[in-house]
Amino acid sequence: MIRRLAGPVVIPAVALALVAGCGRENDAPATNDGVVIDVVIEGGTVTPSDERIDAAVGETVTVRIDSDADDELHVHAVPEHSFEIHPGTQETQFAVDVPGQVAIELHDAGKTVATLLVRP
Ligand SMILES: [Cu+2]
Repeated sequence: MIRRLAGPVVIPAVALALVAGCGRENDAPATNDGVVIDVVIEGGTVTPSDERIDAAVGETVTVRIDSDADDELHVHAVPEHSFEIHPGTQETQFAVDVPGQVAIELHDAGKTVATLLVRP
């Protein structure tokens, strides 16, 4: 009997962290451009998935979406933000007023795209 432990889930997360760590973004303070998240929805697959992204209170977060389906983007922030997605490219912006962890979800796909770690 083969038991699947957490291992196979952890490895891609580590690989993602390494990729994200390649640039200098980690050292740089937030710029005026804010945070930009590029999301692709294709054939039911969502990229990125469960990514951790740093942001600051009041910072503009831009989500650019390239989708082949309808969906609904839902940001579990204060204030809450939702955005209707249609096939094609589109973008939406929001800012978060309360520090903490903020999930960015696709309700139709049932996926968490990213979690924002919002600093005060
Ligand atoms: Cu939601």
